[in-house]
Amino acid sequence: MILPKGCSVSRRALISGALALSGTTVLGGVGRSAGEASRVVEMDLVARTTILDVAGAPVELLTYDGGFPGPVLRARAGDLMRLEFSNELAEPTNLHFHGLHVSPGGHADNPFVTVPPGERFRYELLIPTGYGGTFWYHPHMHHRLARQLWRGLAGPLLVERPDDAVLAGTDEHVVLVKDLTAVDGQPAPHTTADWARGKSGTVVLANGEVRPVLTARRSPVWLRLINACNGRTLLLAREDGQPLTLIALDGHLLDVPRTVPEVLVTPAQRVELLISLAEGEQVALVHRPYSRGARREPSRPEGLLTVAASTSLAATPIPERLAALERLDPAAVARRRSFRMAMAFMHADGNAAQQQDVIHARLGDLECWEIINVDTQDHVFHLHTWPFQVWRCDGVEQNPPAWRDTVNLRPGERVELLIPFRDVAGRSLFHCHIAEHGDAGMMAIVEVSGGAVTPAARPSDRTRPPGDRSGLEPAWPPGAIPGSICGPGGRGVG
Ligand SMILES: [Cu+2]
Repeated sequence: MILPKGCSVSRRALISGALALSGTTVLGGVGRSAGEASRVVEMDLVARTTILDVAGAPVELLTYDGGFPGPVLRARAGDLMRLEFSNELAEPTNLHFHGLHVSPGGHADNPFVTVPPGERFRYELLIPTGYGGTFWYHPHMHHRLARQLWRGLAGPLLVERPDDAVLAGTDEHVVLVKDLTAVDGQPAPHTTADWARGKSGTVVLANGEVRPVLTARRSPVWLRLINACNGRTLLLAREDGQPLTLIALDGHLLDVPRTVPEVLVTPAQRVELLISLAEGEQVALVHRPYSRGARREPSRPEGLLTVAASTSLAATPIPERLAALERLDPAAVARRRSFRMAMAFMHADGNAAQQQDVIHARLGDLECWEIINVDTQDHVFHLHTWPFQVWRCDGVEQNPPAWRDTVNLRPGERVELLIPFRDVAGRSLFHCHIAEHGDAGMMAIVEVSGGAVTPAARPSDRTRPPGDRSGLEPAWPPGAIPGSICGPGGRGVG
């Protein structure tokens, strides 16, 4: 994280609550005291304009607490996060806690809140027990999201998962990736083409730096990587061509570590990797050329960061198992809907999400949403509040299942998502997370109400024996509901 010279971080992070133990009050992070059932974690966050050195030149950015990226906010499953947010920008803004499964209403993860310039807002996020992961926070003011995110507003949010115990002994590094082009000391203004294609920067920064070296004293390195770019998709790989060990997607641990040659990380997605190191060894990560239809970038593999082992290294093996993974049952789907994603050109000051039809879902229901990209460029589907599993992609069942909150669709691609609306009600958003597309109208509202809370499956119910395909072809209720998250007009295309 880059901080301006002479700047002190004013953020306050306090823990209180009936069960809080002495000695857990800390500055700049959250203490970990075993055995606490629930805590209140208090923190401050200030949005303000700050001039920072980026890639060797001063740039006037929008920052949280003066940093680029913003500070790492930490909490734990079951915590009440109380965040006092101050807007010292010259324009209205707000906060969204991307991927967090908490209420979208009131003072929680409410994207309809406006915090005017000079005003404060207290966010209160009650994090479910047994739930955590790698998330991030950024503004979500409609028609301002793309420009505020582009100009710097983003930071990591980590919620300690109960299953994180399997990663004890690893060397944790949090990396937020953001690209930028600066012109005359300012982030380059959006062009007409940017609104159609999604804006990319010429410099790709990891924690605000060009190709930083992260020093590790333990092996493996646990890399928690967040793509906070507006439009750039990262195709991550090791420079030496060795495979990656993938352990989590969008903050959710996989069942076991997966070995993959490369991994695609769209805007807003997160991946977590384990990188084993020998003493003194260095491993460089690159992002490879990837065409998302609108752009192909980079033109050749480019370095992103290097992890470097110190000369004395404590090593632990990579765990064989990570987490018990619930498999959602397609036979239990109560309602199926279909959406198409497309982007005809439109300026950001066009259609408002609030003018589109609201999708109504019932609390307690498992729904299947079919999303089809009918465009000639990638779109990035994101649903707030309710994590989902990608059941099928172009009709092919995805194995093993993985929880996601953001999924990429190539041109012509069709995914079927299983979404359990089982325990959080309220009104929230789904949209394309190419930020310019969301602002331009690829955004809609879903409201979950009525019904009743239904519990998650017990861990013993969570795995289907290999080869068991029973119940995988559900009898859909008649009349699939058409919907749309399309651009101009934004409706009736489903
Ligand atoms: Cu899009």
